[in-house]
Amino acid sequence: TRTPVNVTVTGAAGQIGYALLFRIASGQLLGADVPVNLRLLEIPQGLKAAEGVAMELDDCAFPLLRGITITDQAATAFDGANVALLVGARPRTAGMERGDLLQANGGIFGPQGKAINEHAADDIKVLVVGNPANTNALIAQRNAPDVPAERFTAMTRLDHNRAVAQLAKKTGATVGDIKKVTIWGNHSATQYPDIFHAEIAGKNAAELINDQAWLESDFIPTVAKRGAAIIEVRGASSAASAANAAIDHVYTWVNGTAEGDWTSMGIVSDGSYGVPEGLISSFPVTTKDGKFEIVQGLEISDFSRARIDASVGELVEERDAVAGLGLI
Ligand code: NAX
Repeated sequence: TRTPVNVTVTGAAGQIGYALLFRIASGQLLGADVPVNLRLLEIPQGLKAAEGVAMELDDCAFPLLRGITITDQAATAFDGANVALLVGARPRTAGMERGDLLQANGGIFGPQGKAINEHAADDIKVLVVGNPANTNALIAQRNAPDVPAERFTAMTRLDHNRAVAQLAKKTGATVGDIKKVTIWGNHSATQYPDIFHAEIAGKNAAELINDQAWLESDFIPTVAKRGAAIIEVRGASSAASAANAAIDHVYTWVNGTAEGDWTSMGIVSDGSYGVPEGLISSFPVTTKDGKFEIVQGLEISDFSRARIDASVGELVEERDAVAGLGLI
């Protein structure tokens, strides 16, 4: 029998946590044969609600769930952690400037990065979901100097999945027929969902659709602003789809991308495609045996270049801002 994998989830009492924990405990994060211990990190005000979630987890009698720890101490939550899903973050509230937002999140992701550095298992894999996800991941990564930088990732899989769904809608294809979509840059409205290398049932997506107006004024803004559209219609931000994307991200990282396909992940740049080294930016990646590689050699048109540069420029500004605040 396998030793349980320790999975830490921060913001466990929030709405993404509620949609996420049951799927982790049922085996969808790591595989149907992998037992898990859950470590739930919350702020003190969130502990009671986290206890309630833990009661419901008990009531599911998940065969793979071997233990639940609930704590407001990062050192306890990350002790021996193999996988960490950093979901809890400080949301932007009315009147808050970007500097305030970054400062508040630095106060969360700096200490969590340090706790991961000191207490996590050697094979720790980190996914940052809490916004601003890329820069929060950068803060955590820079505060964990003993952990290989590639273990810190930010979630753009929800954007990736949204792009796949929009392509399926537009063409009538099934989502399973759609491959090689890329999200470049920041998980924000500047992100660039790229269909120029995507395939629909083996045919190039951009050539098949052949509709530049749709691409520019429909597809790209629909994907990039989907989060706001969900809030408007649902009255609350994306939760189940975000949890689903977090499951997909880690499952793909651990278990590999399918032959002939790739995924999108926010990862530390090695300078590929002109993205400054060290930034956490979304790239097309393939994964195998728990490691990922950036897909190399893609031709980038002027249209794509301008959009990638704009989103990466925003990441540079965010990095400079957190550096200016002494957070990295
Ligand atoms: P909620 O406000 O429902 O839950 C957040 C939870 O985090 C709360 O229970 C809060 O007590 C807890 N928390 C706050 N600070 C904490 C800390 N220092 N340590 C531990 N827990 C802490 O938000 P929810 O809807 O669950 O969203 C969570 C985060 O995901 C937000 O930052 C949100 O912006 C972000 N998202 C990111 C997405 C992505 O694609 N990367 C998409 C969905 C979502 O918008």
